[in-house]
Amino acid sequence: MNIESIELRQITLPLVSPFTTSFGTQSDRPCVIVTVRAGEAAGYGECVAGDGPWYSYETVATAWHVLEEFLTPRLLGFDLDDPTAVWDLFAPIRGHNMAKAALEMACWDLAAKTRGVSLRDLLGGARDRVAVGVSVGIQASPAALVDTVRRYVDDGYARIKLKIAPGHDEAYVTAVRAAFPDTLVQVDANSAYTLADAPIFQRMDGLDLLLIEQPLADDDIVDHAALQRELRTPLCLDESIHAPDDARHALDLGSCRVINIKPGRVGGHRRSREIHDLCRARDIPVWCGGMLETNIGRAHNVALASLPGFTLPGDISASARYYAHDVAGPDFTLNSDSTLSVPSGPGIGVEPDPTALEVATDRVETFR
Ligand code: OSB
Ligand code: MG
Repeated sequence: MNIESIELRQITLPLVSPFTTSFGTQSDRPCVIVTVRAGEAAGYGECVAGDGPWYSYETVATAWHVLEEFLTPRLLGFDLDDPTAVWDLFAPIRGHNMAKAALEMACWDLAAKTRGVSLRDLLGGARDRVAVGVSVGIQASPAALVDTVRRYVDDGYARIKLKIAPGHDEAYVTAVRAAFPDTLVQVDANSAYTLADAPIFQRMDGLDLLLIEQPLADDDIVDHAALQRELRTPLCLDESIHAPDDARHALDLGSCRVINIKPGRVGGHRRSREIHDLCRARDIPVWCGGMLETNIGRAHNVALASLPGFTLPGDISASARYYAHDVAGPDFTLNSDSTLSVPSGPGIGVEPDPTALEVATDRVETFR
């Protein structure tokens, strides 16, 4: 089965509410949806690079450039028998994992569909529901944060992640902990601190947090190891982990005790699974992060999170937490046990909505 055509489609989708992190506030989500076709079958992927180089150096524009000039030409005509071979095909191109992941993941969807199996089964998933939480952006005051968290707890989310940044940390997290003594709470700093801020984390060490995500620099694992030695609360790395070797180095150094796996950040499903396997062999819990995906990226994340080592709730909330009108469906809804159901149909189990896609499209090109 040869890849006959590849469509790149840049879209912008308005978020139901603005999302504020230590990088800034975002009200809509730009991304590139990719479609790979062989015969009658189509596989879908989503490039999670954002509008600017804040979370990662990759942006929608760099991803489009790398997809168009370097990745698409290699994949066209490729005989997609084994989706794990796509990563090897892209090996000559350095970095740009988000661009690579979009196509690699689309190939996994296509391969699953041509075999007539779900992506979960092709990846080796072990469950039909995955535990999820919600990632809550920085709010104007601790009281406003407590109100926002209450809405999500009332919706049924059993795990809350709070975005933090200097000046928006201790008082905010303490207020949420006091209001919700039984809820699983974790925090994510998106690299906003340095080792000099260790006392802030020592003071939050008594708040019974599930984990502290990426407190220090995006390219650091040495200072994280120093900070982890000072804390009881597990550190979790997000931005610092781009490859299975990064995970191995961080675990050998003691830089974290938990890893957030985002397939976009690490280059797709094959490498996500490799990091999962490495962590599982060492009894290190992993969970699936999120990048405010549409239902296409969310379906990929849900399938990945069904692997057995994903033992902590993922940042994979119900569709309605993100978008009023998604570009694909059906929507994911929250089950009463704070899980999402893993689709069992062929491939990722969601289909693009052509009308919604058209409305959201900024730019589209097809390569043959
Ligand atoms: O650091 O996990 C992060 C969103 C965009 C960029 C980085 C991050 C996030 C989130 C959102 O926390 C998680 C989600 O998709 O619900
Ligand atoms: Mg994060």
